[in-house]
Amino acid sequence: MAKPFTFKVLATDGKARRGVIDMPRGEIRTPAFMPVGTGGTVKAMYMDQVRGVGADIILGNTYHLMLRPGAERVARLGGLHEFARWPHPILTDSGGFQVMSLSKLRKLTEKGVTFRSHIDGAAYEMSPERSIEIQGLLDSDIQMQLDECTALPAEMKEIERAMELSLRWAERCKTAFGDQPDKAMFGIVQGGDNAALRLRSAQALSAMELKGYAVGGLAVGEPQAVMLEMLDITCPELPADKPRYLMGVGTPDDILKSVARGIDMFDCVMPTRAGRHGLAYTRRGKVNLRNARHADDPRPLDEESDCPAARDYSRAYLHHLVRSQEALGAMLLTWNNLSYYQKLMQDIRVAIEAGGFETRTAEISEGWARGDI
Ligand code: PRF
Repeated sequence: MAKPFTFKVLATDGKARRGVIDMPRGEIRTPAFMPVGTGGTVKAMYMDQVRGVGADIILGNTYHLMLRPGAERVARLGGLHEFARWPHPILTDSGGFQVMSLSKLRKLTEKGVTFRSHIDGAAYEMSPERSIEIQGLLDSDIQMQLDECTALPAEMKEIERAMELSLRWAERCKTAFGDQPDKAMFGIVQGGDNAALRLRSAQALSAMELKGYAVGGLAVGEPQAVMLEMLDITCPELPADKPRYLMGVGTPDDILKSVARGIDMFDCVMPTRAGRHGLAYTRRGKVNLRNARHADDPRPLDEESDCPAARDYSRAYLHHLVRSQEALGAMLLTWNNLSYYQKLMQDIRVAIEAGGFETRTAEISEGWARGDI
């Protein structure tokens, strides 16, 4: 029998946790950052590079893959791992969030969502059961429940309706997922910026005894302080022996502050998208390579990095690539950014193990504040 999905907390430092998820396709060291591989590719990266910077798991999207190339086709071709040549764990988002942000003419009912593809306008239906079926066809290792994420600001009644619907959909997804010891289906806490609704959502999901819990509906337009306050309320309500995933977050600063509140997993398009727009994340904060001040600068982004993109290319060359819209510019900056994010996660894991997470957080933040020199 395949080895079951397990999660172990190896060390804690305050509310911060250092742990490991173990599954047949590999181990995920937590706190973990999952590079976003929406359509079966982490944009501008070879999978070998994604692995090389230290990623244990990547994220895929039900919504994109069901539209193109189609979930049944991916299944016929051996599943997403084989198709994309990534043999390690994959987490897939359920599609609801992407339907609401990308598709046209969407309609949401108790049954599920109907929408038109942003690619060719074709009509689709997705129920909680179909979302889990698609994630199964993709052979996703960690599947997410279908949920409704409310953009903020919003009326409390509206946040409550979406949160309660998401709870009912969590039950249906749990049933549809059934008993698959080697995989996991995570529930998603909703409730917007309302403390009572967050509490209700976290407690109801905890009672369902799922294998992991995501916090959704944050980083959707609210100030960082509100997001952190919601984490302060939500995390203590979730079972301590299950992984906690903050969806779609965030900046390096968001990550440090969320780990301090008990979050174990993150995903965000920021490092990859920023890389395609000429922005580099470094120990000294963000560097905009489009800026003319880099045109004659022979220095690399970070001579101490072990990532070739950061260490071996001059800022002048990177500036030239970005200004000329060369594909290599996006490739090198994405590589640099994912390398930076993964090193940040490793730094966090080591600091928690050593009991020095707060001190290390202060040092890292001070590096950003000192600025690029
Ligand atoms: N739900 C789902 N995916 C998401 C979110 C959510 O609330 C967010 C919110 N930051 C990002 N991705 N299913």
